[in-house]
Amino acid sequence: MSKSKLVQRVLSLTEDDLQALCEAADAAILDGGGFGWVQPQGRQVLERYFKGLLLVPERMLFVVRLKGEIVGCAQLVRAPRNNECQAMCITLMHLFVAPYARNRGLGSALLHEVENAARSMGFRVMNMDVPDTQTAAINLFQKAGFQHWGTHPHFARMGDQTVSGLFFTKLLDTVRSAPVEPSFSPQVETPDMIASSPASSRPLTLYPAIDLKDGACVRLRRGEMDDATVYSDDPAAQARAWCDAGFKWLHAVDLNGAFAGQSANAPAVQAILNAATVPMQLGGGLRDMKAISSWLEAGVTRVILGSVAVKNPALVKEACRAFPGRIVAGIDARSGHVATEGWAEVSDMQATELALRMQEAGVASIIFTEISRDGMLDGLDIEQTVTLANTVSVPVIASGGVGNLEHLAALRKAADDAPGIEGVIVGRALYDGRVSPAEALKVLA
Ligand code: AMZ
Repeated sequence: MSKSKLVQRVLSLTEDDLQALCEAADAAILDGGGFGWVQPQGRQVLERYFKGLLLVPERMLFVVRLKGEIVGCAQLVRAPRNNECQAMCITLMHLFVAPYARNRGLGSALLHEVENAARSMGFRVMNMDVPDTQTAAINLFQKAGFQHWGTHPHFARMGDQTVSGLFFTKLLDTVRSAPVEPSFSPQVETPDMIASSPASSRPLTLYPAIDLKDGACVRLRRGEMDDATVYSDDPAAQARAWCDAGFKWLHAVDLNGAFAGQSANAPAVQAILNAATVPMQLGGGLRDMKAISSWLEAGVTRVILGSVAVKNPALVKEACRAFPGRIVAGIDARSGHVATEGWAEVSDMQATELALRMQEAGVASIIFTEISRDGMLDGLDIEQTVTLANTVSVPVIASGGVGNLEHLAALRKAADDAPGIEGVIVGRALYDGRVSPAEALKVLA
């Protein structure tokens, strides 16, 4: 098994995997507690527990394997998005490696991958608490840059014992760290950095769009290929310009690819990857595991799946398992109905229904575009975006229609009631200079 498969997000468990997971969990409980239990609960209880948690979209189960067999796991838990602070924070729970598989760096690998998944989903803070008897775990979290906070432990009853726990937190930067290596260098954030991240106002991420047609950067109106404005024939220079302007992510779409059903601007995408100093998400023509994995392995941080979200949801599920936190669903709708194949086809599927299905498949985020507004500069469809963000618990990125700063301010305001809104894609308005990068970032901050 390759190193990249050492840690996986699981969406379902085979009988063998379930048995191995229960075995590992029992061993961890016997070794000093886990899941709030001090005594093994019996196999049935654990089986019910793991099967049940797979049914809850807010809980993501990650497993780590040794020679193919599950020997540990961790859960990422998204809080209900009732406020801005919750929308920014994710909780890590029940991370353990069975005693018989320790001292191989598997705990670090698990933590590292889970952290990258949280980062790719747009979360900025990861919280957890650890019983203070678990010195090895505390050591692991401190080495990974978690900070112990609060002056008092909290106490919990476990069986007939009282166990105290310590709170840990880590501020996640936006840059995905190096691919999974069981040992990695810790990155320690200072308390100042945490303090400078205001809990009451979560910045929305602005994703500058680089749409590629015949190797050049273009913008279309309502997705029509013959209504293209060419802005640059040097995608790498454009990527550098957006990075220099202070954007923290790039959003690239291979337009020819979306129509053709396979990547058609690979050299331009590669040039952007080489030039970019921030993470990038890429969509357009990614229709099988080979295309998805080769771009993710080439350095794309997240891939966007549009047509296959409608036509092959099993593939989305498989990709989410293999690349936790790195698969995004692109839901492009015309009057609520989802379009595919470069938006040339419109399906019967409603955007909200597809969003729920994609959440179940395990996507990290959803990008929602109202096609009739895309490239028209008349403002986002905020109503539909809010509805979608309040329907699912995964982050939602708004797209289509930004023409000025007021449009961004309106989204900022809407995000106060719909904290699931994580960011916005802007294209033409940036290229035309109607919106300046610095002002846009300020409005969204
Ligand atoms: O503008 C268009 N006609 C267009 C476009 N921007 N068609 C597809 N796309 C984008 C989607 C999504 O990011 O917004 O391509 C991606 C989906 O591609 P695919 O091949 O997965 O359907």
